[in-house]
Amino acid sequence: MKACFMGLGYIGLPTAIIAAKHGVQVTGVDINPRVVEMTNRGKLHIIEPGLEAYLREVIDNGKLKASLKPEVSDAYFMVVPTPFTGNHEPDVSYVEAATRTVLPLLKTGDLFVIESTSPVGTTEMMTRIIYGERPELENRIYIAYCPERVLPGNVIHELIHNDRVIGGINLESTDKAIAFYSQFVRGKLHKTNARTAEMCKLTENSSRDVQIAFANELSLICDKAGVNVWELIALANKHPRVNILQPGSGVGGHCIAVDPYFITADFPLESQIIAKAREINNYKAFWCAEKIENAILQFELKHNRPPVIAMMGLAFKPDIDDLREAPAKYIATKVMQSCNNADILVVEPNVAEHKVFKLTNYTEAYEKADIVAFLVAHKEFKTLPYRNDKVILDFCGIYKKS
Ligand code: SAJ
Repeated sequence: MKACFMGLGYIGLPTAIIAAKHGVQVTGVDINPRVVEMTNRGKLHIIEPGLEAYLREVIDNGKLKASLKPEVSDAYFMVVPTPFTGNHEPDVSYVEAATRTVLPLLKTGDLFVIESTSPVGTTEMMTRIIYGERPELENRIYIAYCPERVLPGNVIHELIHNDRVIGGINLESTDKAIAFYSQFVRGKLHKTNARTAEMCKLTENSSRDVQIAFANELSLICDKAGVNVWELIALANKHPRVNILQPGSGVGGHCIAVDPYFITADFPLESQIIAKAREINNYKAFWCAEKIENAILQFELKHNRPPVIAMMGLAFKPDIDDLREAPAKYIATKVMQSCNNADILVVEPNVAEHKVFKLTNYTEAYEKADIVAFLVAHKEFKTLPYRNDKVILDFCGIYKKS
C-alpha cells in the first residue's frame, strides 16, 4: 500500500510517520523545502515528544520519504491548513490546491481523503473538482472525509487510540477509508457520511469553545460579585451532572479559536450561541489587558512611579511552546503598546528566545515585578509562592486550591 500525505504540518507529519511505522509506504509532501529537507534528515520541524525517534526509524528503513511533489500512490490524504479570511470566512484554497496537485495522479481504485478541518460540503466540492477534471474516474475512486482529534503534546498516543469518525461520499468510500485507518488506529472507527463527518469536527471544537466561554463569562461575573471563580467552579462541579471548564486569558491555538467560524460563516442566523462564545472568549483577552492597564495606572497614582510588570506566559495553553493565536501574546502586546513608559518583563519558560519580545527568566521577573499578570498556567509558575507585597492578577488559576 502506497500513500501520499499532502502537508507535513502538526497533523500531516505525525500521521504520515505513524502510517509508515505500520508498514505503509509513504510519500510526505510539503511546499516548504526546509520541511522536506529536515524530514528527510530525520529531524522534526515541529515539537512533539517522542516523535523524532519514530521519524528517524521510518526514514532509515525507507518507509517514509519527504518530497516537494506527490508520487503515484494508492491513497492520498489532504492535511493542509484551512485558515479563515479577514471576515472570518473559511479559506479552503489550500485543500483545493492540494487536490488539484494530486488530481493528475489519480487512477481507478484509489482512495482520496480530506483530513483538514473543513466547512460542511468541502468533500462534495472536491469531488466535483476531481470528476470535473477527470470524468473517467467518476464512481471509480473512493472519496472520504476523516477529521483528526489529536491533542498536541500527546499526538502519538491519540493518533493510535482515539476513536475516529469517517464519512465517505458513499458507503464503499467509507469502507475503503476505514480499511486504510484500521492499519494503525486502535480506537473505534465510526462510519457516517462526508457532511456529518465535516460537521462533527466543527461541532467538537465549537462545543469546547462554548463551554470555555461559559467559564470565562463566570469569571467576569465573579470579578464584579467578589466571588473566587476557581472556588465557585470547583464547588459547582461537585454536582454529579455539572462539569464546568476553566476560565483563562482567552482561547487560542489554531483549532478551537478558528473552527467555530466555519459554522457561523455558513449558518449566521442559526449559530447564535456559537457566535456569542467566540465573542466572549475574544473579549476575555481584551478584558485581561484592560485589567493590567488599570492596575498600572493605580500603582502610578499610589506610588508616584511607574511599576515593573511581569507578563507570565505567551503560549496559547499551559506547558507548550506554541505561541500561535495565543491570547497571552495579544495581551502582552496590547499592554506594551498602551503603557510604553512601563517596565514590562515578558516571561515564557517554554521558549528560549523570541524575535519580538525580550524574554526574562520567570523567577527573576517575579522577584522584580510590582505587578504580576499570570496569563498562562505553566507548571513553573505554580511553584512561585504567593506574595502579598505584589499586585497579583491571576487570570488562569495559578493560586486556585485544587
Ligand atoms: N482553555 C481554557 N479553559 C479550559 C480548556 C482550554 O481556557 O478549560 C483554552 C486553552 O488555554 C487554549 C484553548 O482553550 O487557549 C484551546 O486549548 P485546548 O486544550 O482546549 O484545545 P487544542 O486547541 O489544543 O486542541 C483542540 C482539541 N479539541 C477538543 O478538545 C474538542 C483537540 O482534540 C483537537 O484535535 C484540536 O483542537 C484540533 O486540532 O482541532
